[in-house]
Amino acid sequence: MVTLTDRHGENRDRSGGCAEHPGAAVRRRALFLPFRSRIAAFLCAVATVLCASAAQAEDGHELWLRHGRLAAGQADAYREHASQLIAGQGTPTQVAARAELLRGLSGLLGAPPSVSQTVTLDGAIVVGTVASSPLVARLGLDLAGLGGEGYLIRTLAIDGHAATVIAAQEDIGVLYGAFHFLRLVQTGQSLERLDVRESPRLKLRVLNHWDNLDGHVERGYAGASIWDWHKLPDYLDPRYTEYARANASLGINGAVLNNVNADAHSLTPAYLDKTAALARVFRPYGIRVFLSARFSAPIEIGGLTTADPLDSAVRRWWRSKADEIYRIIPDFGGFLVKANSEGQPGPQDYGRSHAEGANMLADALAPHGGTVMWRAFVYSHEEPDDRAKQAYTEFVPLDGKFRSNVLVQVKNGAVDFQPREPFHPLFGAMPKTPLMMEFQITKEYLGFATHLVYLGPLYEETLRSDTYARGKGSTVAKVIDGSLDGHTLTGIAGVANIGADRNWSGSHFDQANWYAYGRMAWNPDLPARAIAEEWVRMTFSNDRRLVGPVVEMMMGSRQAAVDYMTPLGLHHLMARGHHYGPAPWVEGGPRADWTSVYYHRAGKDGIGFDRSAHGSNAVAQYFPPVAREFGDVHRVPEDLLLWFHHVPWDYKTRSGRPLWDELAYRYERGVDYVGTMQSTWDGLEPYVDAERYAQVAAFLRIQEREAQWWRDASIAYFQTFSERPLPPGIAPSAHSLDYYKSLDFPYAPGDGR
Ligand code: GCV
Repeated sequence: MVTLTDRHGENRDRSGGCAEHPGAAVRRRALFLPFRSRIAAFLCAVATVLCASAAQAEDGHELWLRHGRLAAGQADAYREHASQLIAGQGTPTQVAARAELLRGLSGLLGAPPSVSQTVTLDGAIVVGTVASSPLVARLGLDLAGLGGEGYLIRTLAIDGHAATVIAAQEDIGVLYGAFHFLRLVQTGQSLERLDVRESPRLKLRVLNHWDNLDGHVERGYAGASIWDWHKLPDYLDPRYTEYARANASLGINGAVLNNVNADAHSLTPAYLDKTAALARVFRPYGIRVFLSARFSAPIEIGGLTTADPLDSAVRRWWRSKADEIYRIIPDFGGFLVKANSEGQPGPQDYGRSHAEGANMLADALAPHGGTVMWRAFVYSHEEPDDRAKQAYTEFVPLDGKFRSNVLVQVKNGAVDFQPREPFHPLFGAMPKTPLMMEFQITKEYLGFATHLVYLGPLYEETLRSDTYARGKGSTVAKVIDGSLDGHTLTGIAGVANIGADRNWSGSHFDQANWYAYGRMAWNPDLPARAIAEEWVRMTFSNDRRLVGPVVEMMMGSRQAAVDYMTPLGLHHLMARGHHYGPAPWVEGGPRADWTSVYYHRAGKDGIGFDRSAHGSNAVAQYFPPVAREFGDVHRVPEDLLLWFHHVPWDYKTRSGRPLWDELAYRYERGVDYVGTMQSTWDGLEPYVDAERYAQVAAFLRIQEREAQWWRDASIAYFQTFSERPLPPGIAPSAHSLDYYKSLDFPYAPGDGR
């Protein structure tokens, strides 16, 4: 058992003498205990989780909350600012904040600060809200404008001693501030003259888990679901608390627990009890639970014959379901809905609109303060038009028709989480409706868990895209943070890459994508590079011999994946179903827009999907300055060339090379980049622990092989259309096209079921 030394110099058991394991017994007992005892039980649970994680090997389980011991000189310097901790323990969230500071500082500095009620030493840390801490109250801090989740961290003098205060209006702000303070230490920042004021720019910052009730995670590459529905609600895996800590450290404040391809059973009383148990674990960390709601649930579990949103029995059913949920989960967040998309039921089954469907659920949730997140990822069964146009076509006419507690959740691009897509034309096009962003953190189309692809630049590229909706500067970030059109209900969702693997995300570097999502959800203007650096420092070390090269490697990794998979605006060329590996030859089957040939349109005359005014005219869905740029083959960013234009194989690209040569060159460049990442990583062996070093090295070898496969298969295929030789210096594919076509991977992970 790890021990702490308290201010009296006594060694004490970190768990405060509670039973070995928090588990079911503590939880069950906690339900019947008075408030103070419940807090004690919660403290036991937190402490036990912290003890357990402190003892782990370098298997990545601790994520960025690693808090490894700093070098002696550095630790001494920080100790001057962390000698004493004055923090309340009146609520579970306060307990969590205090526990995090003790654990983090103890790990980083080699010993925890002493715990006190008053400031008696230089270097004290005073933590709390005005309501909970008389000490904070008498400092007269200006906390107005921080909002419920904001915080300030300031250096000041208290009772003649130099101190740092971490203060907020609400407990959750204090917890976020505590994590921020630890991040400063972990990343080697100065603690002199601190004057930090932070508030989240977006209200709902949620993870969408595509986790099925049977434990399979759709598009998950990190093992099974972390939710053990079978053992819930009686057994609370300590992982649930670790999950909550990790998310709270980023400011993520919501979790949709089940797949958007939803199972109505998640709304039955038995499953709601399980959800309520998770909600209790997450609550101290500011995380509200949401559920994906199956639109046809009134039929499947309610015994009704219809799910028509205008039917009074259906409406009553949802109202009473909402009442039932809020009785056991008073802070339930609301519903996420995928309707009339990819076979899911929805209001259109009854001739009703998306707005009518969303509003019915919104009306059921409204009395309780819940929100509906209604997805705009829809495309018609009839395939009448370019799939990239369909969400816009269906949703723009509904602008202004949604209730005030509905957010329309829009994927970053109009097709489907491709390695590169232009921003979705809906952003900026529905000014009367709050739109929330949906990013994919799990790498369905970006090499699953084994490819090192840092998604920060993808998120940044989208958020900074200018929609021109209200003239220059109308960025996607301003659409979703509500500032462009004056919305106060705002949000962002990330499709989680979390599973039961020890390292949570299936690979060490995929943790960076969870991290980057969370940091940008808090502040969409944070630069991807700065986030990468922060993550590397927290996850690996502050050694500059490691930090610089790893950040460089990460920053170019997304472009590399685009290059070796889908260069120049190509898209959706992955194998059918599981999406593992190249298959630009996919054609036929149930729908044209589930094939690769639909998207690349390669022929003897050239390649690319003509979405200009001569083609599907998808460009017209963008505001005029953007439409003009994307619609003009000479002005479109070359990275999107084949997304918007069909061009001949000898089309002269900006490099001066003909298109075919440029395509081949980009495939090659992508593969070369992976080789460069391998050399970089090889040189970092002295600065990384053996366990993580070895896994990353092995995964880079897989990535190198698969990048080559992508390049070779794609070149072999497209050459049958271009009928041109490869440019000088570009080697031919290793195998014949038939060989690549013959490869079959029936059990590739993550496929939907
Ligand atoms: C949850 C893509 C994925 C599906 C996913 C769907 C969606 O089509 O391949 O697995 O389903 O997007 O976002 O709803």
